[in-house]
Amino acid sequence: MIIFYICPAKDLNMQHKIISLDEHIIQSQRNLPYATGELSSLLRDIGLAAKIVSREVNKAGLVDIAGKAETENSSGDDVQKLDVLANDLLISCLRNSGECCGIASEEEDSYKPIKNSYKQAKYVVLFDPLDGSSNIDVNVSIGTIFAIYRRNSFQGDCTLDDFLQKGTDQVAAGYVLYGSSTMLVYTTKQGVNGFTLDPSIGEFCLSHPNIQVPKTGKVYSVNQANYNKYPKGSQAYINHCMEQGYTMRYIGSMVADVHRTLIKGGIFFYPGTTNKPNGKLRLLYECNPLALLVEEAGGKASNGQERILELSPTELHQRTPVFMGSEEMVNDLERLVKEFDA
Ligand code: P6P
Repeated sequence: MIIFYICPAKDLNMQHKIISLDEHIIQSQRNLPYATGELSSLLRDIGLAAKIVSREVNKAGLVDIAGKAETENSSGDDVQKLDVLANDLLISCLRNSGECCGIASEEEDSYKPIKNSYKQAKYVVLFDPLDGSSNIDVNVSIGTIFAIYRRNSFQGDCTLDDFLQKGTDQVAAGYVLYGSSTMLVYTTKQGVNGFTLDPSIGEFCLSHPNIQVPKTGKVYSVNQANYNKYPKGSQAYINHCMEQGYTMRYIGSMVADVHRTLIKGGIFFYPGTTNKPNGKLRLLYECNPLALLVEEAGGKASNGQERILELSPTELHQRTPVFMGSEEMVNDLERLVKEFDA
């Protein structure tokens, strides 16, 4: 859909075209001659789910959906009421889309096959429905992260192997950032584009075309409180950042920290620690989708030694150390990891 924004009378000659998310998805599909429209339909359904979650997140302070749900997820993390709501909304939208044959979520112990009575859907979707949700109660930005793969299995219900694919095999990935405004940023491996939700028309509108990560930056983003638990290489890199006079910015919501890194440059990292050698962040539905976006935008994403997207998953909820952002900064980090941690 192409929307013509009619300016106030004083700027009558200032009509300019707004490209909606749906229009952009359709235009991107036209660049793929073999495209059948199924992925486009799936992306539009995710965009719908994002609008609904955004509506619920933005009223969290007003109605009793903030706070803990008095349960724990598969990782033993406290589940927030909005986590459950966002998870259920995404599953419902994906179930109704008809283009998804299975989902895996941070909030679900195992994957869930989705049966379509009328067709053999070819995509599986992995997502973190509401990342950083512990920040909801203090009104700090939170996010939804999603990754889309083609199923490997040929017929019947999807299998675990459909989800345990390398990040390089993602066909699309993105996130929704519920911040001062709600943004959806996605890639189908044709670059990275950002859309801002205009609540007055209920549309995500192209606001950040062709996002490019600056090759270097002066912002590092890490939970420095864990410094003494980090490997020597990560400690050496933090010391390097301080010696260089870089700024430290850490929101504690991965989507918000990575979004800032995408736009302004810098490096976001969550290393392994003495008590959690694989770190805290999940490979399949946090690190892989965000790594694809960072690489598509010209940045770099690594576990300190290897490309995140090349890691071979063995478990649905497995964790990985992660360092992502400006290419030159990740290169500096990898040099110090090689020198101190090899
Ligand atoms: P820490 C939020 O809980 C999250 O999963 C990510 O969004 C964020 O980057 C990280 O954990 C923050 O973890 O240990 O620094 O509080």
